[in-house]
Amino acid sequence: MARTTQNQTLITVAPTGAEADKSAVPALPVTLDELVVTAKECEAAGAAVVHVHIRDEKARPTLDRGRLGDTVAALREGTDLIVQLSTGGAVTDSFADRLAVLEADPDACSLTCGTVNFGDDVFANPWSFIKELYQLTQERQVVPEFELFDLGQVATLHRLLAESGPPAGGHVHCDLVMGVPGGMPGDVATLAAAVAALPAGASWSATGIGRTTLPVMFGALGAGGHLRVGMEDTLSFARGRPVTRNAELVERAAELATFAQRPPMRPADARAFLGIGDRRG
Ligand code: KMH
Ligand code: ZN
Repeated sequence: MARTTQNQTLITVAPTGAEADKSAVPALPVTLDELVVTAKECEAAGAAVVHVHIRDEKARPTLDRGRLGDTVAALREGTDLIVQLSTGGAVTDSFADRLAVLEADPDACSLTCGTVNFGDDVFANPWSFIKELYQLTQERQVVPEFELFDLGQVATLHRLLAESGPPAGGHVHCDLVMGVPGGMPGDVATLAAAVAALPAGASWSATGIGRTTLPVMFGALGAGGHLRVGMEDTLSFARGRPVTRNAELVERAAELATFAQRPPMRPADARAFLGIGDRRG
């Protein structure tokens, strides 16, 4: 790990996701303007990475290639954040559309290492798709973040690295997504088990869905990990108190990280930490 970043916390914001409904959650950023405003606020609050899902004109999740390209361009223009596009999309998205996300030329992308029950749905990531997506990230030099929803997916990550070699940028960074109904629970014992199983030298962040947000955040900070927060993962700031802005989740994460003597990492340092070049011309 670079000396300058070893006592810092990488904060990723996941502001939108594919699941929440704008009509039920008016604060959710769904238009390009709303997303850029949110991204700027979150950068000012301490985020270094934005994990992006986009919506169509009716606020439904989409992987429309033109919209994805416009989104990457607008976020690059308006912020210094690392732009990480979701290749997970919504549970209804095809594998072909999920692979085509990389055509938008993001800095980074998510790459989930296995199929997982996802509430009443199934988030499908068969081995053949994982491998094809990973090889595409290597060809296009898009830095993957390995999304791990359970411990079996950690084993798949080891297999992927053994068979296909290191990722673009050379550094393995993982995100433990905890507390999804169907995935690993969002508690400290599970967090410790998952971290112990990661490949040597990998860095990691963690996010806890819903009410597991705070236990996972405190556990991750205590274990030397990084943080992901945002309305993709939680819509409640506290019991009975909805999130009003993504930035308040980033502010809380940044305060806790600072309190833990590991203040937020700035985007330029995060690029060096994650091995991500600057694609702005
Ligand atoms: N929306 C979930 C089905 C990712 O972004 O890569 C998948 C997801 C993971 O959110
Ligand atoms: Zn996502």
